Amino acid sequence: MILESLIKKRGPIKKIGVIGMGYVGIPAASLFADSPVFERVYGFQRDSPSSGYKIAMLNRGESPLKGEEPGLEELLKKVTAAGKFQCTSDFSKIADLDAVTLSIQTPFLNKDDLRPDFSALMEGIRQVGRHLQPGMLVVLESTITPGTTKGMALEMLEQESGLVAGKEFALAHAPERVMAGRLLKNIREHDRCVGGIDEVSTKRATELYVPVLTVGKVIPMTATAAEVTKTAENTFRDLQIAAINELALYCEAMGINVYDVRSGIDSLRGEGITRALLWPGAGVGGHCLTKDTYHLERGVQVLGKGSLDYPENEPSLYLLARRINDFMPTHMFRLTADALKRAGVPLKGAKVAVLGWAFLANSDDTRNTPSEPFRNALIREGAQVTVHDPYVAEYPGVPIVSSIEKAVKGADAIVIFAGHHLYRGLDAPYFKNLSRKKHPVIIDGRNLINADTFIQCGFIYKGIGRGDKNGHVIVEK
Ligand code: SAJ
Repeated sequence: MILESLIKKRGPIKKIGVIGMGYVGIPAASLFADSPVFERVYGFQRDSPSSGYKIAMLNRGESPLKGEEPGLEELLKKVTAAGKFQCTSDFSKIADLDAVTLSIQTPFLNKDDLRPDFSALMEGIRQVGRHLQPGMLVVLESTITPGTTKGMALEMLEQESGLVAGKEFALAHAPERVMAGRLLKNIREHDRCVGGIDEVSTKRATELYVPVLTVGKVIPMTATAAEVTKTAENTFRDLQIAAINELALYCEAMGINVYDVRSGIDSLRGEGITRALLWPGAGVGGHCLTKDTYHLERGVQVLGKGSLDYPENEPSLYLLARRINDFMPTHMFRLTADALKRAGVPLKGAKVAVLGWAFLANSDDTRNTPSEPFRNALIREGAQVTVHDPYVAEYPGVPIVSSIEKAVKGADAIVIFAGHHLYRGLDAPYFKNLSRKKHPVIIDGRNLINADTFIQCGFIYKGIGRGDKNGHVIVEK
């Protein structure tokens, strides 16, 4: 009863804080601020050397996210001009708020022993705990190991604040479901799983999200169910990608085109038949699919300790899927090495142009990009690698050229790694001229080019899943 009356006394949520000004926090804070239901939103950002610059940018109504984010810049300008949104590093302002959300990265320290790196999240939780007031709501939006909300987070908040969760403050998990390139759309239109540590917390957290949902609706559940829902939905996506990647490898080995097979399978419809076929490719990157499987695995290890019934000595299907998707950059390396061998070009000293450094098509997001292990493998063999990406200006330790001509000029091999629009339908004769090679190599990791036009131009072509072309006769020009 205590929490309910504290919340009643506090009244409707009016002032909100969002901790973590990144791909999740910035659009979330802008949408909260744009809602007439809420009066004021603070975006909290540590004034650190690496990311302190965001504070001034955001307060000028500018987005620090470089990729294409439809509507975000305009919305930021609107809510800062209206004085409804302010970014600050003064965490003491949390004490004046009704609700605080945390959108902080939760990478893994070590995948083998499934140890997550919660250091940044814990720092954020500590900041909230220090300024937490009775009747406030705390929501974790980051993807977390099942059991974290009712475990580590609850304990730390109680320790720092001296308040009791579920009695003196509300606590919930409402996992983000955003994708670079459509951040605002995803928050407005995807259903939102909202899992409180108790019903009062779920109800209070629902009050926070309903005003920003235009198409989506709130799906209430427990905190642990929300944690499993989020980690499992990414694990399943990773599994679906691994399934089609494995099929692509099989098709290469059998000399057939995986895309013919894919559209064949996809043609089976009706009677409730769904074929959630995704796309094979050069690898799986990003901050989500590359780690959420490990969060789920750790969750069942901790929460399911001693009660999981599973086939003896059989590996987790999900962890196997991770290994298959992590293998794809190695496969791209082997395709490149084989093709260069066909061209009579040794790997040592070979000039290789990598097209695409971002992990996702048409975005600047380079987190866990699959292009990196590929480039490292080539450099280990003594190849000279040039990287091009229209969206990524810089990356620590990797020079990125902005002109595709500069990257491809004199190249022995051109390797397409990201599905950027710019790389769709590359002009074969033009790139042949740029390479100035008799038989330049082209490796298509995202099925973006027409294999025949390149082969007819004298290229040595290889593509993921293209067993029908990978052994083609070399056309003498
Ligand atoms: N990929 C493929 N084949 C596909 C789809 C993707 O190889 O058919 C690759 C992409 O190239 C990329 C990686 O997988 O390297 C991840 O791509 P993604 O489209 O899954 O992008 P994410 O990781 O930003 O988004 C996922 C989404 N999760 C689900 O759809 C279940 C998104 O909804 C989540 O919000 C996001 O993770 C997250 O933040 O968790």
